[in-house]
Amino acid sequence: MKLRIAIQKSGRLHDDSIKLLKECGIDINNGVNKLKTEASNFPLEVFFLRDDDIPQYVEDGVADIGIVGENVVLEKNRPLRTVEKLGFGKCRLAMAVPRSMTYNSIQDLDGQRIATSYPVILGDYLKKMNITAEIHEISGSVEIAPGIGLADAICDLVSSGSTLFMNGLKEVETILRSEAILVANNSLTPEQEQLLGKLIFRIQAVKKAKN
Ligand code: PRT
Ligand code: ZN
Repeated sequence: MKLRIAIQKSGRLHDDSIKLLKECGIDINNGVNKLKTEASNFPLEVFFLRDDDIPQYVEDGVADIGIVGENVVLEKNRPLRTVEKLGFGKCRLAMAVPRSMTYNSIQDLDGQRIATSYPVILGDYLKKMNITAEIHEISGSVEIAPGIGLADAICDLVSSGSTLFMNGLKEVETILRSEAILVANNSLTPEQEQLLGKLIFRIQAVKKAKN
């Protein structure tokens, strides 16, 4: 019996996910271009996937647990359990407009076009704020949309803010604060729950040691 964990294959969460497992005393040999690997000293199998696919794989039970940004989990809207916040991959999903635009409140975006890779979260937010806007879903380089006349505003992930700055944009609203989280399938076997409990115990010890 093994616990199967899905982590990002490459990208912003990959290194910190591997590091966390190592700090938990779990030895995995992380071969490049591998689809999966096994820990040598813990009953854990590691799958390397695109972050966008992780919620679905965990929901379907192809993996039992996964490490992914809260932003992705909320956008995919899957019935998963959040078992632990992991303290890395911190960012915010924010609304940004051209620096030259006079912005007073979210009302200023009523009837405007907003480009984003997060149409679900943005749609919910606009509904909550009673704003009708046209959502343009684009999968990458959202920050260039206003400059090329595709949108009046964007809703995108921000960490340092330098990408917005370089594209002549200013941040005007925070929609969501996010970090990497450990998610789990809702119907694990008792043995899997026990292994997950062990892993969570180690993660909490690692987090405590850092505080
Ligand atoms: O290939 P795969 O699909 O797995 O990866 P990806 O390209 O979709 O995701 P990746 O690796 O870019 O990000 C993975 C996760 O890291 C995200 O889902 C977030 O949870 C988290 N994260 C943390 C970030 C950022 N910070 C971040 N700054 N994800 C993206 N960005 C991008 C942002 O979209 C913008 O383009 O970085 C740019 C802004 O950065 P600053 O520092 O200039 O503000
Ligand atoms: Zn992705």
